[in-house]
Amino acid sequence: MSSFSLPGGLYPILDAAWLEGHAPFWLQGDHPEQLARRLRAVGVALVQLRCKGSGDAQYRFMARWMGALRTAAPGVRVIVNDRLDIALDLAADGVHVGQEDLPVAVCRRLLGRERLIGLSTHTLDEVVVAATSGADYIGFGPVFATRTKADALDARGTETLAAACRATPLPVAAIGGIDQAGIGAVAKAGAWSAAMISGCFNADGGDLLDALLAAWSG
Ligand code: 3NM
Repeated sequence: MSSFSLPGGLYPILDAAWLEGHAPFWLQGDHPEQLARRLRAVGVALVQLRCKGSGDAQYRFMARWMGALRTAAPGVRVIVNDRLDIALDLAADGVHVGQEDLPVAVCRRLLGRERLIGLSTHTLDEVVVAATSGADYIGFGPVFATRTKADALDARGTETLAAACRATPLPVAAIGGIDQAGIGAVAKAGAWSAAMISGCFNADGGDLLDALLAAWSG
């Protein structure tokens, strides 16, 4: 396990399909660099890149955003969803895997001690097992109903989130349907961070980072 000491708070997930469908301008021209600068300016410590397309599309999306973040947001750590091979090739700061992806131990062997590994969990049993997996943090969700992930499970609610936080020594990134209205309850439940795809942006694709931060710190 790496010596994990990242500030919590907002954990934006830049998801290719969501951006394409709701805010395609963020994918064009210099916009990735602009968003990267914004993320850094508001103090975001960790960003995840997520793309469920073909390997080629995944690589292009992640390489573009990695470049933008490294250039315009130095110091912000970049985590790659699922694809350990792409994480290694792009020298990402870590990888986030699900219960059905590569085992954390294999990711650790290939990534080394210093890079971060996140593991998704959905039940309290998975939360307990994850504590000895070697992961640096866990995701727990969906906390609220989400339309972003096609195969998302039923909402767990903030009480179960609080139980998950009590059940593990690991930092918990809450995920699923978190927005301005729900993020304060997520913080109160003891989550280390709020991982969000759609909640980071308004209907026009503009960012809601200031409002989210204010609601997170209550
Ligand atoms: N994982 P939004 S829920 C990627 O429960 C993902 O593990 C989930 O998108 C889980 O913030 C989810 O738009 C979707 O709800 C998060």
